[in-house]
Formats: sequence, structure tokens, C-alpha cells
Amino acid sequence: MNRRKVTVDGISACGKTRLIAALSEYATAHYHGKVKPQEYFSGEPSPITSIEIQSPESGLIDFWENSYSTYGRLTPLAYPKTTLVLFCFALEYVDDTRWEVENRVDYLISKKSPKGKDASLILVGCRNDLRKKQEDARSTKTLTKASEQLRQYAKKNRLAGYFECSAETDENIAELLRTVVGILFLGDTGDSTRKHRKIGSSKCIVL
Ligand SMILES: Nc1nc2c(ncn2[C@@H]2O[C@H](COP(=O)(O)OP(=O)(O)OP(=O)(O)O)[C@@H](O)[C@H]2O)c(=O)[nH]1
Ligand SMILES: [Mg+2]
Repeated sequence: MNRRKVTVDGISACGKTRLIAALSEYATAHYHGKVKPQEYFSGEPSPITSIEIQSPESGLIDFWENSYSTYGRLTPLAYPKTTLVLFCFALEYVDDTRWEVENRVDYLISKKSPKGKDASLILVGCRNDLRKKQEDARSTKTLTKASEQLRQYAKKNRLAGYFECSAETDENIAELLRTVVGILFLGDTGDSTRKHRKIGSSKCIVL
């Protein structure tokens, strides 16, 4: 069975663990998926969530969370042999963290990157429900403007995708998983030949 590693990295406490849980739940319900029991890693909880899917391809996805708060000692193992990086940030703090996101992704796509040069990278904005609530309460669009700049950054740097999701409402979880499965098992790539296309609403773009 094909086995692929996906590194889930990003800003601290932005929603990485919940994103993996939402993707796992969706894969179980719609890809005939099965979440493998958690293994322990030298006595510590494992940063790996393994999901076996049966359709459209059969394969095993290992989501490896790079969390400094939970799995600090294991962070050097997060990138080697990864096929895809989901780099996450929280959309309700995007105005404060945009520069950190760009700096860290610049490094991940540079020659010094700990990921292999063929590994793709998708930018994932998490907690879109909270962003919407905040903007509604303040009647502003400052967060939307900041996230638009990240979308442009993703496009300029030919990243494999840019998504705005909510693990709370499941917004764009299906679309993100479809793109992940395509890259891992169906030969979709993140190279410059990719056409700019929209999926569903303007909230989700695969570049
Ligand atoms: N409303 C809402 N809350 C979310 C969403 N995703 C995550 N959260 C909440 O945000 C908090 C942090 O989520 P985690 O998934 O633990 O974040 P993390 O990035 O794994 O955190 P670290 O591993 O500590 O870096 C938790 O209270 C989650 O329940 C979302 O889409 N909507
Ligand atoms: Mg976590």
C-alpha cells in the first residue's frame, strides 16, 4: 500500500491538531477511511495520525504534526521524507502573523529547507469561523485584506495551494482533503504548469 507523509506545521496554537482531526473525520466518512490506533513514540504521545483510505486510491496518509508545545522533542523528525507540507495559520490573527508566515514559508521553500525540494506546500488558513465573527462584530475587513495578501504570496511563489478552512464548521475541509489526496496519490503536482483555478467560493483557491 502506498504510504505518504504530510507534515502539518505552522503558527503555534493556530488549529493544527483540530485540522488533522477534521480531515481524519472527513476521510473516514467519505474515503472509506480508517484512522489507525495511535502508537506511542519512546513513551510519548505520537505526533502521527495515520489514516488508511480506500477510495479514490488506496493509501495510507501519515499526518505528522510539528507542534513545539506538544511534541517539541520530535520536531527534527517532522520534515524528512515528507511529500507535502500543510503550513497553517489562524485567520483571526492573520494581520499579526502574516510576516511570520511569509518568513517561515520563505525558509521552507528555500535551498536550506528541511523538506525535500520535491515536496509540495499548501498554505492553510484555519479558524475561518472566528475570523468571520470578529469581522462582523467590528464591521471591518482588515483580516480579509491581510489574508488576501497571503493568497497573493502563495500565488507568486507557486505554492501548491491556498485554503481558508474551519474545523468547527467544516468549511473547505472536503476541498482541502481532495487536493491533499490528489497530490499524494494521483500525481497532481505543485509545479508552475498548474493552472489557477477556483473551487467553490472565492474562499478556496488551488493555485
Ligand atoms: N472556533 C474554532 N476553534 C478552533 C478551530 N480550530 C481550532 N480551534 C481551537 O483553537 C485552539 C487551538 O487548536 P489546536 O488544534 O490545539 O492548535 P494547534 O495548532 O494544534 O496548537 P499547538 O499544537 O499547541 O501549536 C483549540 O481551542 C481549538 O479547539 C476552528 O476551526 N474553529
Ligand atoms: Mg497541536
